[in-house]
Amino acid sequence: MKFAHIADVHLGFEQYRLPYRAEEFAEAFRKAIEKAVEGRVDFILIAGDLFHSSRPSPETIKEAIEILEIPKGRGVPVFAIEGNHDRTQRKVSAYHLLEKLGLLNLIGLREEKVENDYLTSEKTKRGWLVKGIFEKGGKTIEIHGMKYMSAAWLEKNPLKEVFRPEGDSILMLHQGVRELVEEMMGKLPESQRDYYEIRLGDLPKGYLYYALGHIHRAFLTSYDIGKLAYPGSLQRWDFGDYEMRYRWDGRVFKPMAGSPKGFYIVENWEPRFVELKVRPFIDVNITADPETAKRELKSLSAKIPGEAFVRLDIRWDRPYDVSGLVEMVRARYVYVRTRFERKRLSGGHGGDVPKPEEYFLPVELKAIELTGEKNVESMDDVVELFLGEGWDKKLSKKDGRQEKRTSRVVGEETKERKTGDKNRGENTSKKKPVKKPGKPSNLLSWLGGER
Ligand SMILES: [Mn+2]
Repeated sequence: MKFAHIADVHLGFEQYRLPYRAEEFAEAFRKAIEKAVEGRVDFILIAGDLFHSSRPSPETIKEAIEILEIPKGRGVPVFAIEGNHDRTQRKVSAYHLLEKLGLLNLIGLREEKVENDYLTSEKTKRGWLVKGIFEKGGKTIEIHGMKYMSAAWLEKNPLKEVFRPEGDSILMLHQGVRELVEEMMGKLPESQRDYYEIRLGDLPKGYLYYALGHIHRAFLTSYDIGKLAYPGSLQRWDFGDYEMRYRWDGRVFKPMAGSPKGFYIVENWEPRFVELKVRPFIDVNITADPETAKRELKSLSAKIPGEAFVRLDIRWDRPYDVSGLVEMVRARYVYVRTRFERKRLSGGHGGDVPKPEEYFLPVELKAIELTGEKNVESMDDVVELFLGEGWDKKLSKKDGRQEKRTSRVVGEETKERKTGDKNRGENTSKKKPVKKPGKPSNLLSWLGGER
C-alpha cells in the first residue's frame, strides 16, 4: 500500500500580488501530482488548503480540474479535506464541485449520506461522518478526517469523541497542534492562539498515519503507534520559509539552510519526503553601517541565484538610504524590511524593551486591557471608552505621545520593489488622525473612515 500526502497547495495565490506566483503554485501542484502518479501510489491525500481562497476564480478552478484529471486518468483516487483558507460556511465549496466531477472524494462531517466506491458514511449526532475507504489485495484502509475547525468547536467536540480508528486507518486534519508548532517555531506565548487549535494529546490514538495540513513547514514525528506528518506548503510561503538565510554576524554572513519544500510518499506506513524544486527565497539579515552593508552585499550577491526572491532585512538605529543596497542584489524580486533597533545597553543580551506606557495613551492601554483577554463581553466598555463622555480629557498627555509614536512608525515594515509592477506600497505607517465623533449619527463614518 502506497499513498501520497500533499497539503497547503494554495492554488490561486498571487503572492506579493504577482500573478506569475499563482502559476508557480499551480506548477508545484502539477509536479507533486505527477511525481505521485509516477511513483505508483494507490491513492492521494490532500490535507486542506488546495485553494488559497474559498472562492477560487474560474481560472484557478480550471487549473485544479486539469491537474486532478491526471490521477483520475490513472484510476488513482484523491481524498481531500477543506482547510481554513478554502472551507466555506455555505453548503457547497469548490471541493464539492471537484467531487461532482469525480476528481476527488471529500472526507468529513456532511449533511447527506454519501456511499460510493471510495466513500462510506456513518450516522453520528453531529451529522454524517463521511470516511474514505480504499481496498487492495483483500486489505481495507479507512481514511477519517474533516475540514479545519475552530478551537471553540474543537473544545465542544473533542476529536476523540468524533474519531475512532477502525483497523488500518489514517486521520487527516487541517489543524495546528500546539506542541508541534512550538517544536518548529519555539515556545509560543499564551496570546498566540492563532497558530494552533489543539494539543497533541487531543489527537485520538490508534491511527497508523496522521496526515496533517495547515503548518507550512515540513515536519515528521511519531504519535502513539503511528506516524504524524505535515508536508508543508508546496511553494515557499514567505521569507520566514526561506531556502537560505544569511545573517550578518558583524564580520561575515553566516549561511543557514531552511527547510525543503515538497510532500510525502508513504509506503507500508513509512513516509519519505519528496522534494520539489521551487523558486528560492533568500533572507538576508543585516545590521551594519551603510558602507559595510553595501560592500558585503555585493560579494554575497554572487551566491544568490538570479531567479531568487530576496528579502533584505535591515536593522538600523539610524535610517539611511537603502536604494544603493537594493542595487547590489541581482534577483527577480527584492523586498526590503527595515526595523528600528535601539543600541543595546552595555553588557550582553536583551536590549532595552520599551514599556507599553511609552507607546500608548492611558485610554488606549485601557482598551488593550479590555480586549486583550478575549473578553468579548467587555466590548461595550471599549465602545464606551472611545465614544463616551470626556474625550478631550482622555486624549491628554498629547505631547508626550506625539514623540513616542515616531519610534513606533519607524519600526514598521516598509516595502520596496525592484522588479515587477509599479510600486503600490501604500505607506501603512501613516496613521489616520483620531476623530472624535460629534453626534452618535457620526459613529459609522468615524468607524469606517470618511468617504
Ligand atoms: Mn495553508
